[in-house]
Amino acid sequence: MPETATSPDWLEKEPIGAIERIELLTVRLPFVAPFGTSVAVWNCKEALLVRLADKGIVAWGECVADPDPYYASETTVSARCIIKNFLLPELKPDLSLAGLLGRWRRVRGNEMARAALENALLDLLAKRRGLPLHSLLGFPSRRIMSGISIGIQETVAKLLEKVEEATACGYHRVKMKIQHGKDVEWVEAVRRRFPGLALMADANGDYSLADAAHLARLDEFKLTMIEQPLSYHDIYQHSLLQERLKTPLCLDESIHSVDDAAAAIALKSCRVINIKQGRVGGILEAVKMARLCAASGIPTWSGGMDETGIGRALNIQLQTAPGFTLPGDTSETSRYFQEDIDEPGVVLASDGFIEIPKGPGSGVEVVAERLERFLIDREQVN
Ligand code: OSB
Ligand code: MG
Repeated sequence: MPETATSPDWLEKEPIGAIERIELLTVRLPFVAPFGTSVAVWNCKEALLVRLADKGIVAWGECVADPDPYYASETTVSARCIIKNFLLPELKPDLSLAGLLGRWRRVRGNEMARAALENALLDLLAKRRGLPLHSLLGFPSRRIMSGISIGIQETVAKLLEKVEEATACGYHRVKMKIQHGKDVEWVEAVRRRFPGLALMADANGDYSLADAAHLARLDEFKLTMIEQPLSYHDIYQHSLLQERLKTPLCLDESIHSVDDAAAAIALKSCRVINIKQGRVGGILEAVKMARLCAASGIPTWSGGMDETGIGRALNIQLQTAPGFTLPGDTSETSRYFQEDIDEPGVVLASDGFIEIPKGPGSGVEVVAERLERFLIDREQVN
């Protein structure tokens, strides 16, 4: 968000007010196909949701943590613990959202837990005004670009089939997951078959500096970027790798705050940053980060965490902010689920763009019957 002097009134001054009912829910939705990365294969999406109900308004946040600590150290269980014991107790009706975030400053890390609750509060504040979230944040509606993240496949042939499907749908760029043993030849095969495709690769930290010469072989395939080749919390070694590669590097896992982004930019560790609002502590921090990147000449895009429609809708609203100049990991609902918990689902227009939903808040509504079906746990926490 803008710095204090230019912060909008609702952020600094308006009391959040009482909230009748606060609940934590866990849902589990089967994926249409397993999603494989260098760190894990996920067969379903298990997500912790925050539900705020007040005077007929229902607002939602989604925590991007997985049940396991394979992508990030936070999990659905750790996030629940932090939300219940350290974040919610600070929520007092007379505090503004900025005031609450100030109190949360002493909670270290746990960005995914914070984001889940902060985003639910933003959804609530927007819905109370009858405004879409992007309008509350001060950004005009704009159609956003689409992108798809294709998981590790069994064979090169299967990968080519998936890329073919994605290009037929009209995605603006394709990201393919790579790992040791499924990298240079696999990228080469895709590039050969799709010479003009905007293509990138995501390694989820599978390599080390010792692989620099191997990774440099990717330079000839005109990748738009290589995402997180090195360790999930490294910034410095990426700067050494970037010096040795022509292909721009993009950081994902290593970036948890605006300060991390500033460090990565100063060290020239990457030329692109993947901003996942859920990984950086919420939409407000994500907006600040996009602003810093824009001011530093670093293009950014919105990553995804295979969220349900709630989280995806928040990512879509976020991409109206200045700085999101590249297509992100925002795909059609049908790429993830046979049936999602919300309406309307995400679909690509014939030119590959995605419309911002017109409704208040995140712009999507949870369908009660589907929620019931996918629900595995529900707890009132106020
Ligand atoms: O590294 O960007 C990643 C999904 C889960 C965990 C990590 C990542 C991803 C994706 C998929 O790449 C993004 C999406 O389609 O939501
Ligand atoms: Mg990634």
